[in-house]
Amino acid sequence: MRLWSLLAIALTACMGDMGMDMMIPDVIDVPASAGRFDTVAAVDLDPAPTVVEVALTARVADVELAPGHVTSMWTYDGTLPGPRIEANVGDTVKVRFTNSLPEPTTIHWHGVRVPAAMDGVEATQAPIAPGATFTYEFVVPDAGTFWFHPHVRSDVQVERGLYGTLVVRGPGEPATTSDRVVVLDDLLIDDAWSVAEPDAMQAMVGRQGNLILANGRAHPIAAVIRGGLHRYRFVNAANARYFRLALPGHRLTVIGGDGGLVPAPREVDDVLLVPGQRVDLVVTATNVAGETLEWQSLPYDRGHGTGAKPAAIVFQQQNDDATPVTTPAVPSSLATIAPLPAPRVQRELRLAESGGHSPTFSINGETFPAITPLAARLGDVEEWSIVNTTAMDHPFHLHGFRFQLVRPTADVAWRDTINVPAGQTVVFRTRLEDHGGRWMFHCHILEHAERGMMGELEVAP
Ligand SMILES: [Cu+2]
Repeated sequence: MRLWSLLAIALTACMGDMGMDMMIPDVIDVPASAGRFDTVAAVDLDPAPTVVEVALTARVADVELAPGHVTSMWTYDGTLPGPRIEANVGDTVKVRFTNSLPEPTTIHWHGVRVPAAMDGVEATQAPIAPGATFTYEFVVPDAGTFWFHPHVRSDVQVERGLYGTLVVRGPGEPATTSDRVVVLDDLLIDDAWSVAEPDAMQAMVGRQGNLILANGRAHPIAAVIRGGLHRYRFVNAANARYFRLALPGHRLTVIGGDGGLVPAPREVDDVLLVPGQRVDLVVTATNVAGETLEWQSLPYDRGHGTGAKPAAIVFQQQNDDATPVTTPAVPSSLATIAPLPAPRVQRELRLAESGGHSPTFSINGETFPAITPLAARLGDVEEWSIVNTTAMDHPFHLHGFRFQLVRPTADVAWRDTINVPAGQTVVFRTRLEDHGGRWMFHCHILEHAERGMMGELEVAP
């Protein structure tokens, strides 16, 4: 055990909740560096225009997180993030997956409305053993920015680097100067830049790291075209860190969320992105040649003293010095989404925690895997009230189905992950459409999910 952990345990033992604050380490300041910024595109092996076939291997690989700092990670195809799979709405996606890791794994397609057998959870799929293969195959019904990651020991496997993205394009995508994916993460590393071993004490607030990564690198530089309208599809792949994104001095325009484009663009100063969520933003680059700007994550209090940390740099945006381009306009209308009708079923799910040296978490008093699946019927509209009885926020994620917020604000934009603030209640509606079977829902702070804040929904056809 490292000195840092011993110190934290000692403090926690004698200071109670005050000690919890000590579990949030300071972020390491890394100088900006040039090099690859964008994620690596997956190669489509099938010439048919509506089939995207990808070979994917999970394996251990050395990754240069910053110049001169190489870390052994668990990766998809040796890159961090894993490959970016690109498809159009209605395409068939086939992923021939090989597990070359030292332990079993699966792939969960976060936000994609796949058949239950393709969802990569243990209720529907035995974990893929080391050396074994499995082909995931499904149609992608919705446009949006999705991501994939293991659903076995996810707190450990995702932390070590197993995540990649799936971008599905539909008709009516707005014209932009660039369109890129930015996967956000943080790692807890030691002095040698190795990923620190999991520590039970960190489970309570979720493992928050000391190294912030954008597309697998610490403080990289995103080159942008002067005057251009730049689209960023942000994904929060961190175990527990909430990113409150801002580009100081700039307004951000939100054009999409978890489930594709929102009805109309919305200007904000900053945007909160909780683990599992995605947000699509456009930003106009200024006219200043060579100008550099820092994307930051502003302080946010998700409970237990997490708000005390200063803003952290996420990546740098740098204008080129060529002649500025003409900035495309942002359309005033982006998507038409009908609100879901009144529900046939209403449910209440109460999130709870019990502290101590081995914290456990529950939903309606049950701690996964000792749970009773909720019984539901295919085609029904349901309204769920997620009641957070705890002193910290929890990002709630539903598999298989997308939902619309009812409270605290009514919003038709499709989501699959929503922050439920400490002591508050969030209400959403979902239609249990297309795919019967057994589906999971859970907190997306992965230490909480793996310690019981997880349940199942059995949707009968
Ligand atoms: Cu949680």
